[in-house]
Amino acid sequence: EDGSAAWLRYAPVSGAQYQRLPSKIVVTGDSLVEKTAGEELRRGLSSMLGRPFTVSAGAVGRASGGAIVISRSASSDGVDRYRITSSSGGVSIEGDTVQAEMYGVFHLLEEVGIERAIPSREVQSASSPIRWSDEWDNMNGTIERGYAGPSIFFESGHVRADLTKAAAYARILASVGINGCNVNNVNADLDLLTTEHIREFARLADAFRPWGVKLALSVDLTAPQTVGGLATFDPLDPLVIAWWKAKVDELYAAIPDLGGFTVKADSEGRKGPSQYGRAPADAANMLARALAPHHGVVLYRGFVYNNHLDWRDPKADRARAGVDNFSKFDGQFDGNVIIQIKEGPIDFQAREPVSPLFAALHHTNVAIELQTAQEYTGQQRHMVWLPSMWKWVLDTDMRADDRHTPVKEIVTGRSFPLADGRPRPGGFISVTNVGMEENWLHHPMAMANLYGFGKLAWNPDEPLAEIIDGWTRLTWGNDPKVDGVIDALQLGSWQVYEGYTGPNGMGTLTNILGYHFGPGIESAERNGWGQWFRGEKDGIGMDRTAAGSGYLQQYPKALAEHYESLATCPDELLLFFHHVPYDYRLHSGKTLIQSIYDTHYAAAREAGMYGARWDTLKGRVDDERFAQVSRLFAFQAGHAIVWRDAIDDWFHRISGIADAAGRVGHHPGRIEAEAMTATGYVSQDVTPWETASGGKAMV
Ligand code: BDP
Repeated sequence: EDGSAAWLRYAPVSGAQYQRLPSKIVVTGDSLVEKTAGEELRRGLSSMLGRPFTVSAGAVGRASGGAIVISRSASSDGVDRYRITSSSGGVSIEGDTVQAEMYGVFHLLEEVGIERAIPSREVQSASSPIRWSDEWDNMNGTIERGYAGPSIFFESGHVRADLTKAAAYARILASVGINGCNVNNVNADLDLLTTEHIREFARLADAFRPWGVKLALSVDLTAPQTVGGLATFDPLDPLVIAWWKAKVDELYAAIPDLGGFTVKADSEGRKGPSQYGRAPADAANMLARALAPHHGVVLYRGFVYNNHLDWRDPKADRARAGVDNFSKFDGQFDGNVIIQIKEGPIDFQAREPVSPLFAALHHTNVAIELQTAQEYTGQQRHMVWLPSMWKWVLDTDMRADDRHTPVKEIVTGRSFPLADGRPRPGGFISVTNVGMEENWLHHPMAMANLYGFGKLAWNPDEPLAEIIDGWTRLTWGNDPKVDGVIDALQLGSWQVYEGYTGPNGMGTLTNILGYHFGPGIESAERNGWGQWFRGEKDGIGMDRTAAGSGYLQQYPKALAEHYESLATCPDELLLFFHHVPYDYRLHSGKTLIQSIYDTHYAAAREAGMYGARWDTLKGRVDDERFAQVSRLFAFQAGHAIVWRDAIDDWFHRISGIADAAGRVGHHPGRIEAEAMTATGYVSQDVTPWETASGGKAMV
């Protein structure tokens, strides 16, 4: 097994309970998506149950007995909702939309795959309309923050000739309810919107369409200049407005069901409306008005900040940027604009508090951006199951207007509904960055993140234990021993990673100016990028209280007070909000410094045991994936030690406080390369010293 089937392996299942399932599948609709759904059900059931199933077209009434009938319900409010009912006579899968018919099919297949009973009656509906995957692919075939090979969409400046893998990906997305895929980097190619490329994108949309996955594109606001040859890209200029309108019409002529645009502007060197003294709302609405007649949407990213901050200024704080830049425009965005907000105020660290921007926009549509690509969390060389983190984020009650407003209800549009009481359109985005490697994300455990994303986007209340168990059974089989081991490893993995990288809300403590992979502590400080944690001789942490940057005051009062008071601020976020001395006593009773040492040792030890636990499954899972995971767990065990020692050594040196357990500084069980005889190599000091053990490398 090479992992290419992800969780859609359709491996044979046992169970007499499925004997009575009729072998006849009837599809009553004739749309492409419905036909695809029928064929998927045939394929899946035949493969899992080991007997032939057939698909035919038919009318609803006629086919009720002795068949599995896939049909569309009469009434629809546009919500992706399905109903599965079964009786001795047959099974009915009824969707309120054609996509929902397909989601019902995938649900039934999943129930069989995990050996659960066919529901006698079950109704499910999507939490919100936006459930997208964003891919940061460049047209030259590279992927920004992609860790599993080159692009499945692009090659040498064009859409690939062979889109087999793109179509297979759309199927995987659809199977967990994802209904949109933005295929190109938010740092968009400047020539993206040429007529030649648009023709090519139409082929991509064709590959996605059978699965009900809409194609979306990231656009650069300078396109009227770079592609259109205009002198300006000012969003209020009539020529610019007309250019976008014509371009959007051209796109929809080629791709009638295009989802819309994602926009990164005024951020990390991308140009934006600020160049002309215009607001984000001016740019977003200009695009939205071009898209509206075609029912397209604009996902305008809230990731706007100044990366030339003055680190000497105690008031300078990148975390403030979201609210500072967007809250004043609340209510000014058109109905088909959605502000896409990263889950935390900085950038996908191992742990951050929830972005206060979620609570600051009461009259604006919002979506949450999560990152399945493990940019700061081990880049698919470490196993880190991120839904644990996402659920913690989604469940955080922001106490906006001093009432219950958890993030999940804000992003599904329920906390601040439209004037008529309907939920605002909003939802969930995963930055996924799959690549050409057979198993999509490199680590055989990593697709659990995409699966979990889809499940939480569909229903943010689904319990984590249920999500991971579904993934494990479908991906690795129904052997209870296998499932018990994998579920437990995945469920604990985020806290383990956080523990040997940056606990207590410090941030990932990686080289933020480079690859975001190994330890690189001081590289985060004293530069304009604002990912500081202010590790000094006297103590550590960013003071974001009223006396510091004032960031905390951006939260609704109750939450601000909760974090502002040291008595209530949780240990896991302490250093994000407060600057405290190293001998500060945590709620856990330990001093901060001892807790840092202990957490790194405990977590690295935990990661070091993954391999032994995995070994107990030898022979119970296929050899190919078994070997891949073994290799990666061995790497993770070693890299966790590198992290542990780099960080503990650094804290030891800066604080001057010894480890009560006497470990830090000694590296028990480790042999430094410079202590060996290596012909042809010399040892050399490394800067910054903490990135190499003993501060030395062999070159
Ligand atoms: C950061 C990435 C960078 C992205 C940026 C973004 O390091 O490559 O371009 O986010 O989201 O996490 O725009």
